[in-house]
Amino acid sequence: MAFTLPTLPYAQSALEPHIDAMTMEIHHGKHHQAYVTNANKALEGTRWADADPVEVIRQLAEIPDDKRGPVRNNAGGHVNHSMFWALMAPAGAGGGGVPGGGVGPAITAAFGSFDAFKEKFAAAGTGRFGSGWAWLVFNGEKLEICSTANQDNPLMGKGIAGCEGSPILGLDVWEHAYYLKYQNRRPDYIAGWWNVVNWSRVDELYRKAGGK
Ligand code: MN3
Repeated sequence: MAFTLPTLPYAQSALEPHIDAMTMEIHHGKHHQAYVTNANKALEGTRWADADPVEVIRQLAEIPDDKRGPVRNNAGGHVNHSMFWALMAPAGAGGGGVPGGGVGPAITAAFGSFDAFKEKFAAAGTGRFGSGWAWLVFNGEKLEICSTANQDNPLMGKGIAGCEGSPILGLDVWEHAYYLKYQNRRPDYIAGWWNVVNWSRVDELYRKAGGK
């Protein structure tokens, strides 16, 4: 089956005031939908047409040359956004607070403290010139922070994305993610976003990636 747009796990207005309903409506319904549509178009007639999108971006090097660019951008966009929606929850109702489970202590061990982690992660997001993502990845041994351009994902590998590992937290820093509410103030968007991070989901991804 071709890729489809996942339903948001909450109402479009559920992340307000940190992320406004209009941004969610356009970001999910228009931008993410366009990645889905264009990924399907690029993969039509190939052996990846019915594949798991995560497997598609892991195998990007095997995609024919004439399709690799559109697949990188659009299957990448589909995977990144599908992950992103589930990594958020309404503030105070699953979103925000401090990480617990296994990932909380792992963050403290890797970065010194939760605040030090947040500072370093925010710097990765604000420091990404143009469009891209900030990531927290588990490399099998420890947690690392990195950022990628455009719709690249660490699962594409270091040679393509510039960083690697299993992403367990990702932040969209494209202007389309924040411009309506925050205009050019990306640091304010990131500061607000911490209030809606779904740490249970981060912990779930950490454990799936082999973290303890
Ligand atoms: Mn986006």
